[in-house]
Amino acid sequence: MGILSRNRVTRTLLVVLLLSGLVILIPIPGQAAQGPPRMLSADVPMMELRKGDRSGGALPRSDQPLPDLQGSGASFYVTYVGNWNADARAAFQHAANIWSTRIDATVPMEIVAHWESSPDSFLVRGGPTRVFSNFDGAPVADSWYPVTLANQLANRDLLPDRPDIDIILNSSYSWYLGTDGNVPSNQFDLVTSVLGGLGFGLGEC
Ligand SMILES: [Ca+2]
Repeated sequence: MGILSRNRVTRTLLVVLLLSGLVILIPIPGQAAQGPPRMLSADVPMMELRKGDRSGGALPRSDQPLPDLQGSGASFYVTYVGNWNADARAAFQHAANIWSTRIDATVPMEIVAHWESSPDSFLVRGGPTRVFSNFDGAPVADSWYPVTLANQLANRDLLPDRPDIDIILNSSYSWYLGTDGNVPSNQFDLVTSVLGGLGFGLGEC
């Protein structure tokens, strides 16, 4: 099942992340009943799609239309780092636009997108820059939420001085930069990989 499985597309970001196991119900040490729990945050490692992953290298295409699960939208602000050409940026924006039509988010999401050459076999790495617990608006106490979701629940940017999503595209590969899905067999689809990287950033596992 690919990361872009239609079954994983839900109406709201909250539902997406809850259904995809984002809310990690891990008790936080030292948070015993001693008054209101204190907001905590932590770094998390990035996730990645690698060459050869069933869900990374060659996502199966479907002739079925996308389900009618339109969200009200989300704003992604992207800072491009590295030698992104115009077509690569357009492909990235196309992927962001697809996510935007599938989720509801009132707090803008800040992304730093790196275009880097690496000998590692990953195609894309991505993830939230931070996770939070016990913030105002958290539905479940003592549980970790990616900042992208926590911001929406708190209705404010919990990381005002930092981006919310980090993404690295491995420029060592031959990328297809079109947005029509007609990917040659000897190339990787940038839109698909960015969709996956953004999914990681939104907390999809
Ligand atoms: Ca931020």
